[in-house]
Amino acid sequence: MVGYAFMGAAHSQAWRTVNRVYDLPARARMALICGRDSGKVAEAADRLGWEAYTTDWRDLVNRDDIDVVDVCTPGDSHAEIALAALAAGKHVLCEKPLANTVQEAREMAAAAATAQASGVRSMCGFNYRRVPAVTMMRQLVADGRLGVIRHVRAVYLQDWIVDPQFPLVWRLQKDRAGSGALGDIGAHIVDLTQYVTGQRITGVSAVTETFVKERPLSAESSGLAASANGGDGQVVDGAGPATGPVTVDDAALFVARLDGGALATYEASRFATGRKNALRVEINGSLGSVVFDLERLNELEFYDATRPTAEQGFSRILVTEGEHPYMSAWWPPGHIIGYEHSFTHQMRDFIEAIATGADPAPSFADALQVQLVLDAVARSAELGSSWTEVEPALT
Ligand code: SOE
Repeated sequence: MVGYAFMGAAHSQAWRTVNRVYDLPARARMALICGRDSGKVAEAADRLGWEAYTTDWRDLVNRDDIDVVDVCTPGDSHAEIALAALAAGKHVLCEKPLANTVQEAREMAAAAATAQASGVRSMCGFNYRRVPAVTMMRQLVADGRLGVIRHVRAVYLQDWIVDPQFPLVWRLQKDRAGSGALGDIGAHIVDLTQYVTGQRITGVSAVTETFVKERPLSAESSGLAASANGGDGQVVDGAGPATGPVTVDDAALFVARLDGGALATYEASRFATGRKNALRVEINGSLGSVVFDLERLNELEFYDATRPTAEQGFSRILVTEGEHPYMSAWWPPGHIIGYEHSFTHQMRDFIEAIATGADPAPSFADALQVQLVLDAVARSAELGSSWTEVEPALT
């Protein structure tokens, strides 16, 4: 694994757990973790359960006994590491968004397709697909229980940068993160809604905004609770300029058309005061509706318009039965699971695909398509919200 901050820790937890919960055709061994600071990566290796550490990611790529490389770094290094790993015949799991630019994402998808021909697998880490209620939502749509999909309504809201004194961490710098709320959390709802509906976004009209344009510089920039945890991202004391420009969006809102005829709205914001990690998706079809809310991730709300009128209304499905996706390996019915389980399920699917020679999803090609949507949103916003078609993946 490369990276050990928030996503590195979440992935490590999943790699540690997956063999113990699921009976898989292959077992994961946590061989080597990489980070730039030797003291910090040594501490992370010990805390997260890795056998060894290195400060040079090329060590992972060059070692013969390493089969899988998991990329959990900021977006500016995804392409370089993933391309080298694929070229060396390593299976690659790469965090979302796949890359910082469409150009990089295209190169990664092309390399993944070439590698796939020789049995090398790759997958992008859109972990929310693996929340059992989300997987079940997709099954309801695929089974025709919602009929023809008319509306998709998706929001992903956070508030961790509402304070103008919150420092300029890497997630607020375009050259490191690619974009702001759009790529970090908007990418999740783009992927999730396309996955659930089986429809792809064809065109968008968007607005984006950077509400706080200058922020205090940070000592190092690695994540969310920068000022709270006193760690990476502390505000710099002493010499040098006190502030720097925020070069990404704080919020991105857009309307979209899907290729199956549905109309959709999306809202991604880091300025939704009080909303900490609020992802909600509602889908309305001719035969019913379904709602997923990450803050109640063990549940789905389902409205079945085919039931007798007197019995209609949204009902709550508790997605904790053994026959629900991923759930049989966990606890008895009614015993709920949480955020981290989505990553364990992600590792389960990836290991299974590698061991059985199947192609895992979302592929780099799927993630490229998400990148093309993000790009269309950014272009539309720049052009004063003008209608912008999503470029085809194949050019
Ligand atoms: C930060 O906004 C973040 O950690 C995202 O990068 C993750 O993908 C999301 O799961 C939670 O929020």
